[in-house]
Amino acid sequence: MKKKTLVTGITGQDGPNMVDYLLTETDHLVFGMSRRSSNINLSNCESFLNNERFQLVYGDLTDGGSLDRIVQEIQPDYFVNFAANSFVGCSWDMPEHVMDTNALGTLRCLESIRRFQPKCRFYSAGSSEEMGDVDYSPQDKVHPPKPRSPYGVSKVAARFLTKVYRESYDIFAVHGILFNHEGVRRGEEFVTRKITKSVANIKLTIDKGEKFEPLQLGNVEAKRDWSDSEDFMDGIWKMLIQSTPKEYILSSNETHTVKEFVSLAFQEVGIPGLWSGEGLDEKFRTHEENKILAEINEEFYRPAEVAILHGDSTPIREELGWKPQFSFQDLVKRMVNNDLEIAKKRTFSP
Ligand code: NDP
Ligand code: GDR
Repeated sequence: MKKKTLVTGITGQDGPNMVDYLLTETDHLVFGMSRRSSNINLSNCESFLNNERFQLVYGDLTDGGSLDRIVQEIQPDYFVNFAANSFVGCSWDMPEHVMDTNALGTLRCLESIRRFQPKCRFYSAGSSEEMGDVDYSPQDKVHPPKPRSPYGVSKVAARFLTKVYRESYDIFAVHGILFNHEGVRRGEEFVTRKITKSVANIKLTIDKGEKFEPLQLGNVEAKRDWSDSEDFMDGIWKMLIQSTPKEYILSSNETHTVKEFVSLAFQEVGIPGLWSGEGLDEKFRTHEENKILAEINEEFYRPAEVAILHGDSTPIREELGWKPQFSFQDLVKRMVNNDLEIAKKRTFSP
């Protein structure tokens, strides 16, 4: 009989990337969980919705009964939980919802597994936001949790709940820490996608000889360790199929500022620019005509910021043989070119 894997968060970024990975790399039956919404958006799921080894199921992390039903009916061998309220910026606006979904949601998954399918292997999506106000760089697995947002706190809680269930009930449950990862399925409010979408639109507007609005950003000095989400799927799967439930960090082992991301993205479409000024007056302008391409808008500052994230994923590379395929430069290129294609279709469609 074929193995069964349940993946949550399939309308987001990582969920569909994991479904694609599993349908290609394994012969498993794959169940993708989505929550009910008045206008469900399955645009990230087009590659697999009609695959005969894929089935869509409805459930919600805030509804324990729905998880119990799904686990009882499917009896999964593996459960990959990507569902979350994942936008750090809005976690100050709806902290209770973030804790309910991310922390209690993880608890509900673990409870369903404990009660109905204790041999199921569970992956909880940990975050570099758990490191927060970091003590040192690069951050490794023993870096203490120092979250700076309700989102970060929710993921620390998920981490320790996973540990407690692993140690108390002998469940194969891991909370692997993921540093930032992006890609063509990235949500549009995250800074990388916001930049690449805006760069594509500005490029087409300039080509048409029209006026454009500059890209508005918050803290452009923030440093992040950015990878391609597609690379992480193999690392997460390697954590789930190893012999004992050991937790690892996935990261590129490089760190770059938001400013660097902006410069590279504009360079990719042939619009080189330069940053100048400080604080709220900082601007990114074209080399030749001194036109403002990007500027700072206070509205996008956060109540508390994580200044730098820089991971160390040496252990998973050495012990499980995980190796990323895409560099930081590849990531920016892929995202910009994808958004250019989308913008062109929108501009030129009848
Ligand atoms: P996304 O925000 O792109 O996707 C989140 C998914 O969770 C969406 O499908 C969303 O559905 C679903 N969801 C939200 N609330 C619920 C709920 N109550 N019940 C069921 N489903 C729900 O996140 P990513 O794909 O980027 O991230 C995947 C996981 O990895 C998340 O847990 C995130 O916190 C974590 N992570 C991500 C990192 C990154 O850089 N991408 C880094 C570190 C950790 P809907 O479309 O209905 O809103
Ligand atoms: P992050 O991602 O908070 O790291 O969380 P995000 O892309 O939102 O922010 C990265 C950094 O860019 C700065 N920034 C801006 N961010 C946004 N969104 N919009 C802006 O205009 C802007 N200007 C500057 C932010 O302040 C921040 O420093 C992501 C999510 O995927 C989480 O779910 C995940 O856990 C962590 O990565 C690791």
